Amino acid sequence: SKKGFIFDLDGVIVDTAKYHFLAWRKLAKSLDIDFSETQNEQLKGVSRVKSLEKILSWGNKSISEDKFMELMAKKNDDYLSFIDKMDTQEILPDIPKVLNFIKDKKQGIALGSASKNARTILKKVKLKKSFETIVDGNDVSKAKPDPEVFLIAAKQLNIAPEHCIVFEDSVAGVKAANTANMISIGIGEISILGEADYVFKDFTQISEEFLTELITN
Ligand code: B16
Ligand code: MG
Repeated sequence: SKKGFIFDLDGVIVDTAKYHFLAWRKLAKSLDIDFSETQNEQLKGVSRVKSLEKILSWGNKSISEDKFMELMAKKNDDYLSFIDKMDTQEILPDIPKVLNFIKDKKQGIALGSASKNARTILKKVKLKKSFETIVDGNDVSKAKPDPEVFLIAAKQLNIAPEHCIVFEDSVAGVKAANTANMISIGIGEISILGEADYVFKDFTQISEEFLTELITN
């Protein structure tokens, strides 16, 4: 039967994690909070609200609701100034090849991202039309590791969750895919993404044979 391939955005299609890091670090600095790349790892796949909550707790800071909203807007403005400069060169290796392969095989293709900027980013790198459906941070009420984003994507593709395959670079996203009863494929380090059904360093390591197996099994 037809399979649904669901792609995370940040860290899978494009490396926007580096821009999130720069924007959060600037914000943390303005609050006198130290912020390391290791901590940034814990923000991957995590919503904007949850990310700021974590940073504040690492720095033992509490702020008013107004200030919280102001900081979120500030971070997003900084982040968007990086996004604005993006082009097709920022698409990660072999992504177009894999998308075309899956499309040729007449399988479902969806985006499942926590980001509220997903559509803007896809337009920037000219990949919006590659996805049958896009589910992002504007469409969900529960953030990853909750499976909501992937379950909505499966529903919109009209494919049962058991027949869906998720590509994810974050611990929270792999958890979400597993909870949704989908096949989880981690993109990154096995030491970080060990809970995934399969882990590959990047898409250059994913063969057409492997994709064909996912489609036929
Ligand atoms: P925004 P993904 C996630 O995207 C990022 O990994 C995470 O770092 C970010 O905080 C979150 O989107 C929200 O993004 O501030 O743009 O709404 O990996 O799920 O595609
Ligand atoms: Mg991601």
